[in-house]
Amino acid sequence: MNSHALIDELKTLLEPGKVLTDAASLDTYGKDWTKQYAPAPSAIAFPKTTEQVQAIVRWANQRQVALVPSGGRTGLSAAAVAANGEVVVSFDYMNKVLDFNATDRTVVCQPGVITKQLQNLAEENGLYYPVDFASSGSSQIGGNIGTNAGGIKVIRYGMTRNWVAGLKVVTGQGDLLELNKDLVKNATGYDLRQLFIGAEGTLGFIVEATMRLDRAPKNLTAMVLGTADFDAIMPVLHAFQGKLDLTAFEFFSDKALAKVLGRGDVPAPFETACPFYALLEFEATTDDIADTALATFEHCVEQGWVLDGVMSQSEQQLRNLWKLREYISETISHWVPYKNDISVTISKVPAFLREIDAIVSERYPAFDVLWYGHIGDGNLHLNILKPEHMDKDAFFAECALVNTEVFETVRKYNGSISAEHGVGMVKRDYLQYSRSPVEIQYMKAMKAVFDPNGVMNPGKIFSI
Ligand code: 2HG
Ligand code: ZN
Repeated sequence: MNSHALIDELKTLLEPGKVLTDAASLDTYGKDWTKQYAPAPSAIAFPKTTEQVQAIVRWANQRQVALVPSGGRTGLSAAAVAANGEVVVSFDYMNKVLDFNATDRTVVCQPGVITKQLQNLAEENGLYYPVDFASSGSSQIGGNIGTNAGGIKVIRYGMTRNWVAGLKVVTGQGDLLELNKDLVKNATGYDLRQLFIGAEGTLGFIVEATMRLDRAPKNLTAMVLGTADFDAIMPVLHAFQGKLDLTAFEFFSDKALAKVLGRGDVPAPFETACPFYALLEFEATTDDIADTALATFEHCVEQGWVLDGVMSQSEQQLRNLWKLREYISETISHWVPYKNDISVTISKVPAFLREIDAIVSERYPAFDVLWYGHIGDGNLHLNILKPEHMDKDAFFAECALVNTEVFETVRKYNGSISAEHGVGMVKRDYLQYSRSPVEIQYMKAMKAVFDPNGVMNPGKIFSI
């Protein structure tokens, strides 16, 4: 069957107008926020129901057509990139909130619900959806679950996995599975729900998710502290963790801060220039808590760890301090950064970061190297910026050479080559630095069970 006939057949499975093949749609829906791969899908399908998703998957099996799931396309690992003539399955029209249960504190979402929509719904009901990141205004719940998204509140609330009460998925065989039925307690054997979280659509597609909500935090207050050097950041974390329940502990380097301040729309936190900054957040529910935070700050100054600091006094100041951290990724995207999203256990962070920093400063003396990330949970974002006049391919090729050394160090520290962005295509060829050969064999065997014909997002996580 030729490709035109295949697309005509696909059109019969969906409502009229819900398969697009025009150049602009192929370009838009064929890519995510990564810039390494040219989008080249053959069509974009927009199912509106679970039955239509099942029909697409069964047709793909019958016709040996590769499918790529597509949410808000904000991913950073090319897990939702269609670069090889695949059919993209977009969940843009499966974007309804189906139910809210105040007693269970759960929301039933279709996969195309935007993260911010869920956060707003929670807030309107006096509750809180705590998984948060800069792309929450466009990322979709299905994509968050597919990559087990993390973000800025993991230190307190954990990753997306912690908030998934139940899932409905269409497997690679076209079967509909209802997983965990939103139960809090369920000891009936394998929890297949967990397998689909972080599977990047390689086992099946999520068609419904029940998300848990938490109580709303009270009087969130942020501090930005300038530290004397990198080594001071972890003692500062320990000092504050010993005294307060932190909802966030982030860090960024002076170079990362300079890029954000260069935009001209975010005020500097204070005048003292420092090599590194920590941003921490807590619920200042009583004056005592605010006093404890200030006393801990003074202790850190006395120890010589902290050079200057500021504490938010209003919602507006809280938002402005967060912008210093949250705007980094978007701001530096103009420099075509080479990204790393690595993690180790918290106790290993200082030694690990020193070792990685030594590698990159020796190997990239001419490049701008930016550090930032969720250091309170051991997740570091290492971004290397492309010099303005350097060719993009040459730049990425040079960065790839050093990757092996960086990932060897990740392996040495028992860390992860992807803390929260996923493997996708970007890190596919490095999976063995985080997972043993035997483990990868088991993972592939599971893929074969759920997706025997290899039609579900092939080439992501591993090259099958
Ligand atoms: C963040 O923490 C995001 O800002 C993006 O995970 C990280 O730009 C990056 O590398
Ligand atoms: Zn991050």
